[in-house]
Amino acid sequence: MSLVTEARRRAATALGAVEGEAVAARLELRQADLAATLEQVYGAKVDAADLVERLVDRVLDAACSRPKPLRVLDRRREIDPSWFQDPATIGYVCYADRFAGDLSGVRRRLDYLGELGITYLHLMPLLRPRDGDNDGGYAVVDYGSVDPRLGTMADLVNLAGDLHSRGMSLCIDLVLNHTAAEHPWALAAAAGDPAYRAFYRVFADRELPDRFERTLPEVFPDQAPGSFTQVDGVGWVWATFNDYQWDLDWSNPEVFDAMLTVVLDLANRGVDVLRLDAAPFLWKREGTDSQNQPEVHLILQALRACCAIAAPGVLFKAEAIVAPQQLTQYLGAHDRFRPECDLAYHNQLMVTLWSTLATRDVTLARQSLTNLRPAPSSTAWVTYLRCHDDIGWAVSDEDARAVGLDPAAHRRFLSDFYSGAHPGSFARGALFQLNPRTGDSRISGTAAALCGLDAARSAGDDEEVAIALRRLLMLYSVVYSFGGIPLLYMGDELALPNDERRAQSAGQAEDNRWMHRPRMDWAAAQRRHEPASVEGRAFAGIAGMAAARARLAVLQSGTGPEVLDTGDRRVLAFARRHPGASGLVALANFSDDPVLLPRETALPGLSLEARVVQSSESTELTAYDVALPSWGHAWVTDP
Ligand code: OTU
Repeated sequence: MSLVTEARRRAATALGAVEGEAVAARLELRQADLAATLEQVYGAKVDAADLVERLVDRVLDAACSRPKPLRVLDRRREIDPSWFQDPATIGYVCYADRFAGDLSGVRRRLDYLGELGITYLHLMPLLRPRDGDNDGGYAVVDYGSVDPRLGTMADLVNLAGDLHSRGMSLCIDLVLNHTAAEHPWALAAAAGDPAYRAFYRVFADRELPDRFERTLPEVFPDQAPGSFTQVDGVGWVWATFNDYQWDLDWSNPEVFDAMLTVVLDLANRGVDVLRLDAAPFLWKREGTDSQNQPEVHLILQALRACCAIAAPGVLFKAEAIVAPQQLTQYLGAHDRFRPECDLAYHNQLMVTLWSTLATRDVTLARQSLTNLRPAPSSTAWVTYLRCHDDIGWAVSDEDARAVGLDPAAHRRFLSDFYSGAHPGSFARGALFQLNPRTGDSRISGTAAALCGLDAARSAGDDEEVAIALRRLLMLYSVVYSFGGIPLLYMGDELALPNDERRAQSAGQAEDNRWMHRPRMDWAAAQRRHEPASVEGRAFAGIAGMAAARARLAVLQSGTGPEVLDTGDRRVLAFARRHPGASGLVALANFSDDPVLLPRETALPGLSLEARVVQSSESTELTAYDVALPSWGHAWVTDP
């Protein structure tokens, strides 16, 4: 019996003829891709046809046991596959404990998210981590259970249900690249079980590690130098990140199978989006930086195919904070399009926004945003300004040189500027992982602190406070209008300052990323109702953008923005077009001066009827010009 016939029979028995046929059709559509990718990755080690059969069996189990409410959602989403591209989709990113204590606390705070127009909730790592330091949850010991401090798997299922009943979706982290050193697989490997030893990359001596390290960059040169860790009685274990995070060996098909099981299980619990942590690192190759290898993409495509058969409403989001030339491939943009991840972080936009805020010159931003390969039409970027990680200066050397900048000097300038060391800098961040060997470093700090708010508040300078808030909202105005799903990082809606009280638990003192992972300040949140307060101004600004965005069909994802040249180096401008909607032009002033731009150059393609639909205060559109205050922004659209 063919796989498809068998699938039809099994699914029809479990789910009825109509759904049985749907499962069979999905398998039929994906089968060739699945077989081809698995053959390329694992064909040399195992019989790929056997592997396909085994994995499809697992996929069918998941399809047949998928809870009915989730199958109803699947049906909707298959009818409207662009559901996540809707302009009303806006994300919020937070730690469940820092935001609301635990998962039940989050369920009680959904109205707050409603005020911000949030429809997509990304909760930071919540699966059971190791005890002690756990890299913010990125060292998991059990993918099948929730961190007991946050609740239970039942709480997660209930939260997903609550979100779905409000038309919202849930995103959680899935750490694919490594497990905690205390995960049962790792413990079995350490105890000498050969099957589990083969789940990791273990070396008897330094020979191969030394050879690999010649070309491997260090991710945490400061807190976890090198990419291998020596374990007594075991040998040298590949650990790209911290010593207690052991990289899985994805060249072993058993690892693929085990992680597929995890993916399918989380999908059936009601998770809508899986953020695939550290995706670029899955495949290692001597003589390279062991990131973005072709096999990484094949593995993601194979996982995608399997998940789409069992749970077609579930999305993958690539966490690939990589160079621009490597980025769009995670959305399936190869020589030919291949379904891979549906979403990917637009780290180029994030980095160029901060770079431009420091230089007050949009030339580099225009260069790198224009050069980036556009997202395939069935996918979307997630656009963001801040996340829980540091900001690494992923400006490509080519882009920097093309606009006359020395790449290394520019990156050094950015770290100096945002750590506050540069004379006249308004930012109050901190250097993260300074690498004395290369001089590279990254930056920690909340968005508000990096925009100058912390400095302005401690100086008691109201004028500077207003300017810092304009910077923050101007940056968010780009994130909310560029195209893709905008992510609001918890606390930015209240312009929360750096957390000076971090360092209370293991690992947090040494890792200054915790300065921008504050606990939600609910007293500050209460002040969102006071229009003159800092929180009130920030909140109204962000909520206003959300409301405007939801009404603008032109902000549907799936087409890229066109970056414009207004002839003024201080203003970032881009046009968005959509066949079924009026065009929109977004303008953002990255300078200390007010600017006045003639309509013809600032608003190409818009008519005289065009109107400002969202802007900073004192933005003005006349019959001839657009006037933006310093650090101001405007969205202009035809009626
Ligand atoms: C991710 O980041 C997480 O976002 C971090 O919080 C974790 O510490 C880390 O993985 C390990 O799980 O290099 O500096 O291209 O940029 O995976 C952070 C992807 C990181 C990497 C990313 C990684």
